[in-house]
Amino acid sequence: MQDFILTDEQQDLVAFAKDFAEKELKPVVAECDRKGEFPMEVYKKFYEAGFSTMFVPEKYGGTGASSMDLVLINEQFAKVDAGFIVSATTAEFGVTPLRIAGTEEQVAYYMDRVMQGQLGAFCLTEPGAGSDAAATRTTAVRDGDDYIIDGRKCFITSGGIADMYTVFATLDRSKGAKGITCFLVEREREGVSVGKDEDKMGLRLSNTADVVFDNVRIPAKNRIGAEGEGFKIAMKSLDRSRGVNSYGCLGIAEHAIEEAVAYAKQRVTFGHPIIKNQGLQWMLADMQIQCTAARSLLYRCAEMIDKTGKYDTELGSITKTFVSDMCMKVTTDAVQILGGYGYSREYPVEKLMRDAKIFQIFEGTNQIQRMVIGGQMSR
Ligand code: COS
Repeated sequence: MQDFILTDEQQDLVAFAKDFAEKELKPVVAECDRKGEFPMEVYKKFYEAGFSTMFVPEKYGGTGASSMDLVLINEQFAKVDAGFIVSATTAEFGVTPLRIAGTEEQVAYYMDRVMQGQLGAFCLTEPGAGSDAAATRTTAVRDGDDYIIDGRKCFITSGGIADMYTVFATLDRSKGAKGITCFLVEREREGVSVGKDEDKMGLRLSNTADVVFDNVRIPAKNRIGAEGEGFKIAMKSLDRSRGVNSYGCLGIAEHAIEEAVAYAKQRVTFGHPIIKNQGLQWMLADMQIQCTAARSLLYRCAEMIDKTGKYDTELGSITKTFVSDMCMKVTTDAVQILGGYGYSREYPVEKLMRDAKIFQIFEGTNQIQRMVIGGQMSR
């Protein structure tokens, strides 16, 4: 089904990404899923092929790809493995605070490091500050021309493999959200270390780790935006990422539908392929309806960012919630269609169901998204 008009250039990008993902990523997926490992060798080729620097504007040496182009490319990778692409693109997520509040010099510095193949990571979550992001305990203390950062971040995507962290820390806990400030902290700074790697249920190719800041001294020029502005920078960053980062769910769901259709065509019961059963066709039709609607919402989010340069709070949360709920439902139904084989690790759909779950949790749980949407509606 062709349901979106892509330019010739976009069709070429999709074909390029699909071909690369099939050739380079697919062969390592099963083993890395078993081990819970980010395939660094594939990432190196991904960088050499120019994928990791596509988001970098041309003036810094990148391709300057649009949000729409990036969604199309990432969707193709997510069809092969969502965990890999979620981790491989965290430099783009990590730069969002800089895009919102960084100086030209800070952005150029970050982009230069990305052009050398380095990864970034967005460090907001802490053991006691997940949904309640304003409860941040990581501290920042001003000391002359420096700040000293102290604390522990957890569940950080690419935390163990990133070279630069955008870190949210509080200058004054009594001020709540208004005490939080954003900083750029390089991995090589003394006192930065990586804590435990999460052994996750799904998205196992993505690296997820604790990042520890033990009295890390950074120059004041690494502060992103003004003191106390950090919480709003974090929320605005999430407004953007919640929408466009849903490409992971789209790729997973498309893969699950393909597997379910292929299986239903060849599995014979009571003398005919099970796809001939109306009950099963209706399940497949519902999966396709939901996935197609989700795709339209996600592409709309990306187009809106490209056309206006703005990130919409409500649209971001609506997209994140709808696309991830769709993905969970579609992958669960795919397991159902494959029956016992769906539950077996010999077939790919159980992995897709495991991979889907986290999208209802990270970047703000879907319960938090409903709070955000309701909050916007009641303003
Ligand atoms: N854009 C700009 N400003 C925003 C904003 C947004 N999207 N959302 C909130 N703010 C502002 C508010 O306007 C308020 O500013 P003022 O005090 O000047 O009026 C300030 O930020 C505090 O907002 P609020 O009182 O709504 O904050 P809460 O502590 O109640 O938290 C939620 C709001 C729950 C929405 C927030 O904590 C959240 O998103 N939590 C989930 C975190 C998350 O997604 N974590 C995943 C990490 S990345 S994998």
